[in-house]
Amino acid sequence: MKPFALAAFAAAALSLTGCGENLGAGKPLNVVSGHIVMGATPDRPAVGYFRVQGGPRDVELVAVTADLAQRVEMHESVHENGVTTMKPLLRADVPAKGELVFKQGGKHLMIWGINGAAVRAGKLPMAFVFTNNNNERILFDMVIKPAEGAAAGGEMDHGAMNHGSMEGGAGKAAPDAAKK
Ligand SMILES: [Cu+2]
Repeated sequence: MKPFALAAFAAAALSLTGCGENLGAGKPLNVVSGHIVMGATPDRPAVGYFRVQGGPRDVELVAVTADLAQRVEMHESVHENGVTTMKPLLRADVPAKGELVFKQGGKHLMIWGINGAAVRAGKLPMAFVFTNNNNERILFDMVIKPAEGAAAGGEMDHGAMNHGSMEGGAGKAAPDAAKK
């Protein structure tokens, strides 16, 4: 009797985890977390980081937009010859059942001119546009955090290094140039 009972218990546990998270059908494509760190001064762009959970199929993230910001660009930090620069990123892969992470030191959003009301509210609604289903848009409220001078030297470095080089020469590939 005992081995049978154990087996039944194990089967029940398996089916529970299977149902609870709906793993059988696969997780849907979704934006699961994200936040924005304001620039150290108002004229500096804010930086955005987020995590996208891949769905059943490979897709690409092709844009992130915000009605309450003047401009949003996807960038990637690139280390070449000991120098870190930023390059505009036109699309980013979201592998099936994998994830896409925008994080400090890697892919990131640069956000200019966030509406003051959004800053006061502490969140910026953003739309993430993917290549599936005729450009599925997933809406996500990004939490806005103040610039952290002491705790996050990286953020300040980021703000200082980046857009000198971008605005200087690499601007031709900026995805939002046509929308201005
Ligand atoms: Cu950047």
